[in-house]
Amino acid sequence: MTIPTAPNPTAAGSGRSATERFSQKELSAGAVDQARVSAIATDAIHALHEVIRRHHVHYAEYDALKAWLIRVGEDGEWPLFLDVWLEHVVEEVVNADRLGTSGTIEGPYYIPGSPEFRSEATLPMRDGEQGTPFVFQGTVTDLDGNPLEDARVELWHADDDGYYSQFAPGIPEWNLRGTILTGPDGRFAFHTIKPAPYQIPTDGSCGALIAAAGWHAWRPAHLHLKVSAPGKQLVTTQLYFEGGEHVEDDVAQAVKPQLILRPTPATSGVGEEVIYGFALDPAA
Ligand code: MBD
Ligand code: FE
Repeated sequence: MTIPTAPNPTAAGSGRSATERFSQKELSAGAVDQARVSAIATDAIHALHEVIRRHHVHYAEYDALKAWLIRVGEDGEWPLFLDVWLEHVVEEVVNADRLGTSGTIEGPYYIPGSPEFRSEATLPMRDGEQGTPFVFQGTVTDLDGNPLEDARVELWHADDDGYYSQFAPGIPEWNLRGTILTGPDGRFAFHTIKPAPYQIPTDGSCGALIAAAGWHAWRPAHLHLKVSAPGKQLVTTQLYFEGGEHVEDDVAQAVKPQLILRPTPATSGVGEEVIYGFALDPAA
């Protein structure tokens, strides 16, 4: 068997980088309770038994599964696989009672500690960064609409080719990543470019699954955000663009109607702009 050459080595590298990143991440605190491990693992295994019976899975398929699972580990795409196909349900469960701005999945490409600015900033970007110039501005308030000072708005997004800095090679470290601290009026304004839709790398194990099943590999163009303020609950979310490709059929099922932006031509005459309000729930 010949191993196909990667049509896009940049893409495959991103999955692997996400695994390296994740192994350095400080994991969410909290003891893992033995009774819950037993209950959850038992139910997960039983759910798979049920699938095997329902579909009369035979040995060729069982071996294909084993080979594929081994490959996901080898090519470092577990973070990608989990965040694309499972994370949205974890988010749904965890954020069920939130009253303010809705959350959605974090995905594999967040990096803490991006450059900090106050009130208004241009995201770090290359000379001649490709893409439609875009002003993303708004306010951070509490649930009653009172502006929050010193709220942190962390923004990260893909470039016009769909690549993230620190995951795809050849992009400056903090490209299209930044944090704004709001002033007393709770306002922030980011000057950036509109990101492109994101395609799951076609040359890794997740791409192989998508191709074997005849699915599509696309997420709609999106902005990633973490918004927080003293005494408030942090929200991890994403914003999408009305009418954009795959807003209706995100492979990661992470779009919610209240997270869709409707940008208008910018008053400056160049590019587009939009205003969005974040409302934060009180800390638990
Ligand atoms: C992404 O950019 C992303 O946001 C998710 C959730 C999965 C893969 C790539
Ligand atoms: Fe993303």
